[in-house]
Amino acid sequence: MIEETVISKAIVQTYLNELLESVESDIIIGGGGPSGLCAGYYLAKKGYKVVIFERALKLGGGMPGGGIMFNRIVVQEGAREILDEFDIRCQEYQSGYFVAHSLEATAALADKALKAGARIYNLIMIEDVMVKDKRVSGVVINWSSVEMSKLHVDPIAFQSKVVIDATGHPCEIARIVEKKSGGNLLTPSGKVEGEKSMCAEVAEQFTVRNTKEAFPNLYVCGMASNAVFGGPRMGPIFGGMLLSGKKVAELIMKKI
Ligand code: 48H
Repeated sequence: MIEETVISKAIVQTYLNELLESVESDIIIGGGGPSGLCAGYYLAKKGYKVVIFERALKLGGGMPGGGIMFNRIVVQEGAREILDEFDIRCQEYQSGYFVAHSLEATAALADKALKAGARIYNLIMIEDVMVKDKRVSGVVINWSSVEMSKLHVDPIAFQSKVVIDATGHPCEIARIVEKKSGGNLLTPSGKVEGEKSMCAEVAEQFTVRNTKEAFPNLYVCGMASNAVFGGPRMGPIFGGMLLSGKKVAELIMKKI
């Protein structure tokens, strides 16, 4: 016999138990796209308590869509070993250019991050940060459906030692901090410099170079790095996103 109420209790209790344990963590990552999932995997694998909030129903951000909805992604030579780490199969299209199925890549990143121990909450968005002693000390979250319905429902706060902005092109967390800190980001202008037009070669290097702290205890990775520090976009090549996720994890491991 299958009891509906047991199913309800199983879902509510296990979800809430995990959510309660996530109120305080080492690292909160905003965004479950390729850079956020990659960072979450490397950090969780080393035993850090990682919490990822993803606004959308599904993980992967811009990755599953590949290039113009052709579900393939390209990764360059320097990031090939990260594909191997995630057991993502690829074929060499031309010397130094590897092609992978975007759905396999997305599924592998999500699977490995979860199995490494990252706690991932979809359908929850970060709408603000907590700042104490001029340092980011956590995030303020709400249901994505509350944002979509424009209901006035107060959010709740989750604390962490560091926060990673992996929200992609809109670099939402950095923008919130910029606005509320009066333009005190660790960028040349103190503000979000803004993403520039496409130049894949420059962009891919820029992403990795600018994967760093953008405000005390707030790191940026992936496309958010380009937007915050003023770099170009690169189109559907994802090596920089993966290398950036790995780099931000390594930087944070040195710090905490
Ligand atoms: C919770 C949020 C919030 C929020 C957004 O866009 P993404 O895939 O980001 P990256 O940096 O990992 O990868 C970028 C890549 O997909 C891409 O767009 C490329 C390579 N573009 C090149 C080009 O030229 O266009 O993922 C970000 C995720 C998404 O899933 C959002 O839903 C989520 O973050 N998100 N989650 N709270 N406030 N804002």
